[in-house]
Amino acid sequence: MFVDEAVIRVRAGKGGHGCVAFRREKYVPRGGPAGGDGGHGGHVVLRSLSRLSTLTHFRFQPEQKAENGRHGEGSNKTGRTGRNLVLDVPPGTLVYDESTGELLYDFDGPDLEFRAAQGGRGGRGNTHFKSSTNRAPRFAEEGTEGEAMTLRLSLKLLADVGLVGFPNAGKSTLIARISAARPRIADYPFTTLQPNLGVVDLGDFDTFLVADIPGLIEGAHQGHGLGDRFLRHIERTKILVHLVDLSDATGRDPVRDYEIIANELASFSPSLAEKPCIVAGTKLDAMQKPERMEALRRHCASRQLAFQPISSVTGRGVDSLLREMGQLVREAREAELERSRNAPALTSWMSPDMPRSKEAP
Ligand SMILES: Nc1nc2c(ncn2[C@@H]2O[C@H](COP(=O)(O)OP(=O)(O)OP(=O)(O)O)[C@@H](O)[C@H]2O)c(=O)[nH]1
Ligand SMILES: [Mg+2]
Repeated sequence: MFVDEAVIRVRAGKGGHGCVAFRREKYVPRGGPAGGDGGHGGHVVLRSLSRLSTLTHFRFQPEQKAENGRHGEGSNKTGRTGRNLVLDVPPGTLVYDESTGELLYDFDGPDLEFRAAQGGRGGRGNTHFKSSTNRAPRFAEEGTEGEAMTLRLSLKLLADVGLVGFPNAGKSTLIARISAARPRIADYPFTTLQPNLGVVDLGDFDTFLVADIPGLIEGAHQGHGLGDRFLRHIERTKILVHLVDLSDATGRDPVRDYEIIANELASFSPSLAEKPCIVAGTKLDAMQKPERMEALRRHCASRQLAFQPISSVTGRGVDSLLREMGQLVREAREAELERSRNAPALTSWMSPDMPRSKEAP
């Protein structure tokens, strides 16, 4: 089961209490205070791991608690610090404070950490309270409570390329062909009920991540079919590949199919409609009427969209499609880098024509 929303309660560990104790040794009368400090409570830490792609593992564990710090002991022994509780989330997870709705953290990559709840402080033992006027203090501090809060985790998968199209258009077959992903493939609509991720390796350390999402139909933005609930998982992709079935088996017109899905994307969010997009005509091997393909090719040309006919069964056209995908992903990455280089350089005290320190070389 694919879960992309989870509400969890996290509680950091309590700090251990400080200890009241006195040194007791032979030949050392009134040895003075010797109460150790309490250990600090463990934190609750969230961490993004690239091998995860769902929040399913939180479904049956809505309560998460880090270990308490141990109390201090005599002979100035400090209590052990509570172990941190580390919760793994998939990259793309957004963390909200459930009570205020505030966005606390965006895991916009793998191997990031966010401290969601701070452990309580250990109390100081009575050794700390010794003074010239009170050489035998009979008190120590208590440890403080760990932070507790309710978090809402919301996943928006992070992939470079999103595959969209009608159910049965051949999205899962394509991702299975170009990556190690092995999604279910079958000759009926809505085979895919949850997003699949696959890594495409173009060699020379040039890789990108592709997301295959459930098929869309007309009216998806009004909840038809599986609706648009999976579209958010391609909101953060750099480019889209729009698959249109060219075979005659659909009984539909490819140009109309393209327009219907393009409309659904635009109704969901303008940002989706503006993403660089490649139109892939699928099932080339099963196409009987080339006019259907030519009509779609002309339609794309008039909209300045790249068009690539493919067959995921014979492999025809797939390499060209991959090169095109790789090229657009690289361009999008470079544009992103350029934006991040330029964005922070201009601060309020600078005028726009002052030289900027972070100018691109
Ligand atoms: N002949 C031929 N059949 C294909 C090709 N690509 C996919 N198919 C077939 O089309 C059917 C649907 O393929 P899927 O990959 O499951 O389609 P999908 O777009 O993922 O469908 P949903 O998950 O329902 O949205 C399967 O029976 C595939 O074997 C192709 O290039 N040629
Ligand atoms: Mg599928």
